[in-house]
Amino acid sequence: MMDKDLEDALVKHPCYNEDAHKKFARMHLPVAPKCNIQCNYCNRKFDCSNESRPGVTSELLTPEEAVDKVAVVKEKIPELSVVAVAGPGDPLANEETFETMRLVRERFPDLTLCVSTNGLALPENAQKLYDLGVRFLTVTMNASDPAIGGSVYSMVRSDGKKYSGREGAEILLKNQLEGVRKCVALGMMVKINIVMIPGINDGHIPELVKKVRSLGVYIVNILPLIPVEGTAFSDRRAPTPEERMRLMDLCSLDAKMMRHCRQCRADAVGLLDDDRSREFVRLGSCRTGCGPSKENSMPQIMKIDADSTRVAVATSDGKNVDRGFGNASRFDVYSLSNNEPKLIRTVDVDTTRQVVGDSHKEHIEDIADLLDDCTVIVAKEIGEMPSKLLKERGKTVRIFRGAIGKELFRTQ
Ligand code: CLF
Ligand code: SF4
Repeated sequence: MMDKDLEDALVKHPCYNEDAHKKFARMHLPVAPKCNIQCNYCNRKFDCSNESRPGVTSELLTPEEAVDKVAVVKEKIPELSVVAVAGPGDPLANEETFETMRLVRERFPDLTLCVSTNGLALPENAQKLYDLGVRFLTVTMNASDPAIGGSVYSMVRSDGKKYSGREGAEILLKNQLEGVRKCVALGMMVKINIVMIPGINDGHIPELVKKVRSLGVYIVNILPLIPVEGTAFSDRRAPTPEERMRLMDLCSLDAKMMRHCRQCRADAVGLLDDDRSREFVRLGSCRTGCGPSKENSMPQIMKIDADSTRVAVATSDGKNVDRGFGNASRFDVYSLSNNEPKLIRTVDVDTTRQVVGDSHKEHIEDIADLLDDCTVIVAKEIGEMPSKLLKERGKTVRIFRGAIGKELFRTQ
């Protein structure tokens, strides 16, 4: 039996309840840049406020900035009922997700918390999410058969190692199923998102739906593949609306289907049919330079973060830039607003594995992924390959030795 609070929250959740989607708004807080897997349809590097799809955001926020943004949005959109973390990476691969949920819960206990994840880190985080007050959880699962999953995911990172193909999919699918079971047992409302990829998993989806339904999930959402440039699936076709409709009709015999999904951005704000994210994006935060106009930007947040740049420094002690990029075990990330540096997080790098040949390149890519939200990287030294890779990702690379202080930040 569902408790009264959960029942009330369900009435006002625009995704779980079709009747609510024209009356109640949701808001995504883009606080989670890192991801622990690579789906063959995902490219988070194309970031444009004119593009609307999961994984896309025009800004990244710290938990404190995110909760301030909730305050502004709540005042302007009184229909706001749900606050979620849905990327741009995987929420559970980012500590910031938990801190954000905690802060939102503390300041706005009337808002419903929602999280959308790939499920890899769900088994160890299910209880933590529940304790933070998260009752609505989406897991994107594209297969229950590892042979099919192996064609959807090119990389799964587990215990500091990367796995590919069937091996990676086996780890991911096992954790997804175990995580879903745990969340259902805790009394959470679980939704499964499935990306329909013609020729890869479309024939398998009815079996997958039966499987997740048997675990007690509340609702299933079948989304069409969006072929995105720069991904392994860029040349694949999206399913036609008729194909997707037929599949949903077939699966509706086994599970409740969501039919009003809008494939939201990671910084979506508003009613599902009226995305207002551009009104609330900080001025100048769009990395592609086509961001919101001055008139449309959110004044409060803009004031705090005008010209905000994120700078990652390779350091051993938090006081000096004293490590090379490739062998640093720690990077401190500063947000720089009007030349005022603020330490926002420390990134630990696993330096225990072999760093020769291909694994060296992988190691460098891993560090670059961890620093994906930073625009400037500072290290004592850097090799040719890492320097080229960072520049290709649009980063400014700077060699600097000495104290992390005025001199370093003045020249950013
Ligand atoms: Fe966001 Fe997802 Fe929560 Fe909704 S979206 S985390 S459950 S509050 Fe909704 Fe957007 Fe579809 Fe997601 S329409 S993409 S299903
Ligand atoms: Fe992209 Fe999400 Fe897949 Fe990570 S889990 S690769 S963010 S779609």
